[in-house]
Amino acid sequence: MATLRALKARQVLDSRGRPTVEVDAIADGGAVGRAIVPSGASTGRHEALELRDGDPGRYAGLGVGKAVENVRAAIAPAIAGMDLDDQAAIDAALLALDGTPNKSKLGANALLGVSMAVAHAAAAARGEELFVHVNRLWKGRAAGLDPAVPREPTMPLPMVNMISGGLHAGRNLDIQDVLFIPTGAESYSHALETIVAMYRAVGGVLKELGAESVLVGDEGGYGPKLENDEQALRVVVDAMLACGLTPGVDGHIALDVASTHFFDPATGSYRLSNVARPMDSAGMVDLLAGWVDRYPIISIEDGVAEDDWGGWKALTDRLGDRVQLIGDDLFVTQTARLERGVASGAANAVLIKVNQVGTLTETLDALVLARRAGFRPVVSARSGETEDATIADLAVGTAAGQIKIGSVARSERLAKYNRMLRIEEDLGPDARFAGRGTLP
Ligand code: 2PG
Ligand code: MG
Repeated sequence: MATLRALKARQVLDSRGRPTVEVDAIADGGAVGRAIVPSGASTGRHEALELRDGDPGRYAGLGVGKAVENVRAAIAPAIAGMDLDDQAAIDAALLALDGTPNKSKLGANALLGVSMAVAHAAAAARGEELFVHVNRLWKGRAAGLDPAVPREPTMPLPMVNMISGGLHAGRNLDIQDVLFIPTGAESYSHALETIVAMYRAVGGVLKELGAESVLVGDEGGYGPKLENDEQALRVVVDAMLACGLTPGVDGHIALDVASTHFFDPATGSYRLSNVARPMDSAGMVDLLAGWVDRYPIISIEDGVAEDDWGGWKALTDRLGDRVQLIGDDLFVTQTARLERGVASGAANAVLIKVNQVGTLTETLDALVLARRAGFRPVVSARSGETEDATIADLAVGTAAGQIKIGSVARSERLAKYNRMLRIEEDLGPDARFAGRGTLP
C-alpha cells in the first residue's frame, strides 16, 4: 500500500493564459502524480466554485494563489499519510475539510488538483497506467449496476468541434459548438483520421465561401463570421460530402447550443442574434426540432437553459427518442441535479466535467447515477485546458463511451487525443471502441 507523503502546489497557466492550479502528489516510495485543473468560460451557475484571488493588480484578478496556499497549508497536513489507493476516503476528507456545499472555502480548483494528483500518484506507485487505476475504481463502483453497463476499458467515440461560436469565439454565432461525430469509424485511431480529414475539409469549405476569417476559437474550432447558425450546419454537411462521407450514415452533427448564454431569465426568453424576435422555450424547441429534421444532428447539448426545467422536459419529449440530449450547465456533473433530471424526464445524457464538481469520487458518482438511469455520459474538457490529459484516462477507464475535447488544433486538445492513441496502443489490437452503438 502506498501512502501520501506530501503535496506540492503551484500556479501555472492554461490555454487562455489564465492562472490555474497544478498539484504534485508524492507517494511514500517517491512516485509522483501531477495534475492541472481546467477552467470554463461558458460556466454554469451551479458549478462548484473556482477560487480566484481577485487582486486586480495581478493577472487581472484571476490569480489562484489562495487555492495554491489552501493545498499547501490546509489540505496537505490533513491528508498526509492516507492510503493513495483509497480515492473515496481522500476525497471524503477533502469535502470534510472544505465543508461548504459549493467548495467555496478551499476552492474546487484546490480540491480537484489534489484529487486528480492523488489518482496519478496511486497509479505511478503501482507502476501502472492511469486508465488502469481508474478502471479499477470504476469496476468497484459499477459492481451493483446492470450487467449491460460497460466495465472494461473502452476507447470513446469523440465528438469534435468544427465551428466555434458563442463565448468561445467572440459571439460570431449564437451556437457555441458545431461538432462532428465520425459515426462510421471502426476504431479510435480510424475515428481520429476521419476527424482530421473533416477539419481540413471544413476549412476548405469556409475558404470557398469567402468566410472572412478561418482563425480558430478557444477550442481550436474555426471561428468564421457566417450569415447565421444554420449556415454552419450546411458547412459541416458540405465538408462531409467532400470527404466522401454520407451525412447521417457515417458522419453526424452534434451541437453544443450553450443556450444559457443567450437566455434572459428576467423575461424567460432566448435571444439569438439572427432571429428577429426573442423566443420562449417552445420557440427554442421548435427551432432545434426543425434543424434535426433538416440536418443529420444526433446530439444536442444545452438546447435550453440551465434552469429552464420545463423547456428541458418539452425538448426531451419532442426529440428524446431520436437525439441524444446532453445536460451540461443543467447538471454540472452533480448528482442532486442529475437526479432531478432523471426524475422529471429532462435530458437523456450528461456531460461529465471534473471541475464542475471538484473531486474524482463525485465525478464517478455522477457516472454511476447516469448509468443507473440509462443516461449516456460524455466526458468533456473545458474551454480553458492544459497539457493535463487526465480526462482521456477517465473516459477510457470508466468506459464512458464518448468524449468531447475540442478540435484537432491547439496542443492542449491534442494532449488528450494523443494520450488516447497511446492508450489504444497499450490496449492492443483488440482494444474495445464504443463507436456508433453508443449513440441513439
Ligand atoms: C462546454 C465547455 C466545453 P466551457 O460548454 O461544454 O466546450 O465550454 O468550458 O467554456 O464551459
Ligand atoms: Mg457545454
